[in-house]
Amino acid sequence: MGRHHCRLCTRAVTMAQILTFIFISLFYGTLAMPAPPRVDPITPEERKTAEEYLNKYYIMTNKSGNTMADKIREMQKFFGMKVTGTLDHSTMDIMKTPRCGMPDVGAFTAFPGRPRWPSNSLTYRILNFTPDLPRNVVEDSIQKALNVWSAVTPLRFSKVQAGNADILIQFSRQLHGDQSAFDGPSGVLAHAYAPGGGIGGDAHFDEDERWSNNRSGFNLFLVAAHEFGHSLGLGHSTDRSALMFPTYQFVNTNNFRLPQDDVNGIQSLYGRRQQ
Ligand code: TQI
Ligand code: ZN
Repeated sequence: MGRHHCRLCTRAVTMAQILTFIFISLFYGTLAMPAPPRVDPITPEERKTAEEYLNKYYIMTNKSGNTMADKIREMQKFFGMKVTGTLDHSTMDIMKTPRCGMPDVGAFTAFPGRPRWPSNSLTYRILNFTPDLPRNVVEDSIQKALNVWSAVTPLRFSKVQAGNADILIQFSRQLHGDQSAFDGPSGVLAHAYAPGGGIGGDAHFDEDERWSNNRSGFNLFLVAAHEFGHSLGLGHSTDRSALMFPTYQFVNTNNFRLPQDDVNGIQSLYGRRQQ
């Protein structure tokens, strides 16, 4: 009796194990098998749906960016898909997913891993000066450019005259001791490194540009404010009104106001200024 019960018991467990095994195999088998890519063409109805979707959520005001392919690219970028510019089923699937009615406007980015300074007190040092501007104008432009960011965060910048600093600032041309040589007039104007030790945070300005404190040449304050965005951890924004948008545009620099997208970006890394 005891033996029989025991045998039944063993048998029942074995059955359960077999069923579980089959079930798991089926489940993972389905997952492991890649879904075959759909090759059937996008129907005219789907195309119409896509056009309506793109016109509604991808309102683009930029010069190059009003064709359907541009909008598809913009959308694929926004959703982190492979950017092809062609309407395929995976793009269509996202368009059919329920969503918020607000347009997908661009926004700030950080660097991969979101590097940021661990302290709110940072030092900077101007290693050399451009002959394009009086020394005090360079100092002023740099200080104002840093103030743009400290005005909306708990960050504080103090200037040092010697030794090391978190943010080293220099004017150089062509090869200047890092991996990225400058390229003569125009092209690259400056570059800056994401937060970190060593070269991290440093900002280099191409001496082959004509630096100004007005609308001629390149306005040092505006370019420096953009570079310091990088020094503090911001990447480029897709919002064309942002300071971190990747094209230079002169704007009035008296009572300059940091665009909202940049405020959101820097505050996402450092928080707000306590008043
Ligand atoms: N220099 C580029 C820039 O700062 C270098 C760069 C490209 C870069 N991608 C980066 C630096 C990512 C850090 C992180 O954007 S640039 C502008 C702007 C440049 C461009 O010379 O092209 C400004 C420098 F926005 F106007 F196009 C400053 Cl303000
Ligand atoms: Zn930039």
